[in-house]
Amino acid sequence: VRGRTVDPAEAEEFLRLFHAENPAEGPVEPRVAAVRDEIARTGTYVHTTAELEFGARVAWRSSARCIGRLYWRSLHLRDRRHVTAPDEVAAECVGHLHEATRRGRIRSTITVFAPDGPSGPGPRIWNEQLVRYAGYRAGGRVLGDPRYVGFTDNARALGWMPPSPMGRFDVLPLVVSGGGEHVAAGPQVHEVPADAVLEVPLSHPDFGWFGDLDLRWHALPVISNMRLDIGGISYPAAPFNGWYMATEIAARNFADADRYDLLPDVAEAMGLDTSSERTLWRDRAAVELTAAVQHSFDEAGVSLADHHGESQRFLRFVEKEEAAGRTCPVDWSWIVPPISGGLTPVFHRYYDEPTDTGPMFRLDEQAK
Ligand code: HEM
Ligand code: NRG
Repeated sequence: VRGRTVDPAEAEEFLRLFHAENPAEGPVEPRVAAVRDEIARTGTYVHTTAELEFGARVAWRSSARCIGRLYWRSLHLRDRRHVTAPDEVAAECVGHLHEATRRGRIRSTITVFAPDGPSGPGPRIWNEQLVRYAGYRAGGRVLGDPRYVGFTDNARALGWMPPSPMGRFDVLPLVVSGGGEHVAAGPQVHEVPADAVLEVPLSHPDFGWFGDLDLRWHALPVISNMRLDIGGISYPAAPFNGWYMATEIAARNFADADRYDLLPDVAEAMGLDTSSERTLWRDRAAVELTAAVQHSFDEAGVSLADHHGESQRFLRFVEKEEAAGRTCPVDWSWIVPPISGGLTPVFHRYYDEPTDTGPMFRLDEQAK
């Protein structure tokens, strides 16, 4: 457990970055002295709201695997550092869903809960994202999302009751451990109310039969299992969202053989020859699935990126970072989209290696 004290050098490095990039905040020296004193007295220090907002934005700016970073300055902060009780964490997560979704006009948002401190850990959210679909083992097959079979079992062991009948798109409950005085109580399960989860039913612009596949996906991707580290302070619960890129849903969640594995169904409905990989039936089905996701989100008025537009914006981001004199860490294998990689400009170049310093989102070992 991180019942540790803050390293003053890490705090100082962050404060110097904050003041260098935000001259209107005044000279850094008085703040450095005050924070050194606070750490010496208490083992930790408290970020100002402006420091926390900047730290979260820089953590996004530094996320080597994220193609959506051009608008990193627009991240909206919900400062909930006073919240440690599991039922309040769950309620604030539901509040995050409402505030960020805005009926489809999605706003990039982060909710920051209490940090780890010398007196104990902050709260934790065990879900990988706030909205995920259950997976149920049924005979040799899985109903729903196979990736969440284990999480679904754990939630049931903690008392969660799946809907009856069980379906392919049942929203999982939140599983939350409290922080501070609530640590000992263990994880709690909280249902996510249906009105907090905007979903898009899928149809295809040309294939009338597509709607009969009865597919849907949730509008908001809210990663909730990455800790936010800023200037020596570690926030274990800091769920954040932007919006989806269509390929994440169509070419991975629906296409991967260990996820919904829908390419054979789509290809068959398209009347493609699936007798050999060489007919490229998989490729053609993946493109049409992506077209369906884009069409459906557009019809529903829900924010969604496409891999061509987002790739262009990403290269603008890389150029701006270089112009600002900063290195721009990029993980090529995550940035290149899962279909048509070479048709996007992000494919055709080299980038700076990912680094391990500065404000950052990171996965805990046990959460991987
Ligand atoms: C990863 C797009 C906003 C932080 C990704 C990925 C995509 C993406 C396509 C790769 C995901 C995968 O392959 O599974 C976008 C778009 C956004 C956006 C279109 C629209 C605004 C944000 C925001 C944050 C963020 C607001 C944080 C404040 C990250 C991080 C990862 C990531 C940390 C890596 C996740 C991991 O390691 O599993 N993003 N993103 N993104 N994004 Fe973004
Ligand atoms: N591929 C995952 C989501 C990962 C993050 N993607 C974003 N993040 N767009 C999936 O659920 O398919 N974001 O913060 O917008």
